[in-house]
Amino acid sequence: MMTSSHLTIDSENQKIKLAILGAPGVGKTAIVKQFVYNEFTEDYESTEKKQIFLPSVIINDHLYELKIIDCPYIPYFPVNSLYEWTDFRGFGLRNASAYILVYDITSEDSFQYIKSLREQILESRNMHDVPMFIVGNKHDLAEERGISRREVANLVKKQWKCGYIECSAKFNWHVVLLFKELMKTIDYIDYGHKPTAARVQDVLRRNRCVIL
Ligand SMILES: Nc1nc2c(ncn2[C@@H]2O[C@H](COP(=O)(O)OP(=O)(O)OP(=O)(O)O)[C@@H](O)[C@H]2O)c(=O)[nH]1
Ligand SMILES: [Mg+2]
Repeated sequence: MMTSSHLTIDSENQKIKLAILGAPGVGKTAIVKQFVYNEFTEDYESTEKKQIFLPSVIINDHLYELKIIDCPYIPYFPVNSLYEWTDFRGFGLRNASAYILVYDITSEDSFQYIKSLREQILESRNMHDVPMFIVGNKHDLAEERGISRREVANLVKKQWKCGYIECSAKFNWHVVLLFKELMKTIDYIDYGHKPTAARVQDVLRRNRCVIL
């Protein structure tokens, strides 16, 4: 997978809206900035307004234009459009194509936060074909871990049926992997059960096929 701004592989580029959510200070902005710009700062500057990042990624020869929404802290997920309009911070989150819920592995509270956020998301929209990834950030501080990795991974993978990845935005460890895994899931949803243009071409060449 690589990032690019000018490559076109498939004629219909897919636009994917990714919402990244989590308690304050868990490293949401750090993860996105590391992914998009390869930058990291130790200084903590809380995100006050929603930030949009627009990288493009290629996975399995498919080009995706991402719109990553780095959201300021929201006390609750906007469960309907009224909430969405009354608290603008959460605007546009209900129709995201995928969710990344980040917690800080040294803070149990930050895990409790994404636990309730997840429930609110499930209550407020149809999540069919909408992947949700759980991310434990600050892996470099694993000695200060707040809850056991096995416990979290079990809950997340077996019960929630979500992807689980630990990363360190500080050391750019597993940050690309996180987006790669997520995009693989999205790509599978988009193309896994449907033939791609290339595969269709292939079939047409091999079998003298009549297009009606
Ligand atoms: N040690 C360590 N520190 C990190 C890591 N990721 C982020 N930080 C630090 O944690 C602090 C918060 O990071 P942010 O990316 O601003 O957190 P955020 O989730 O965007 O916070 P809000 O915008 O307030 O919701 C900053 O001081 C970062 O330098 C990491 O992987 N390891
Ligand atoms: Mg932020």
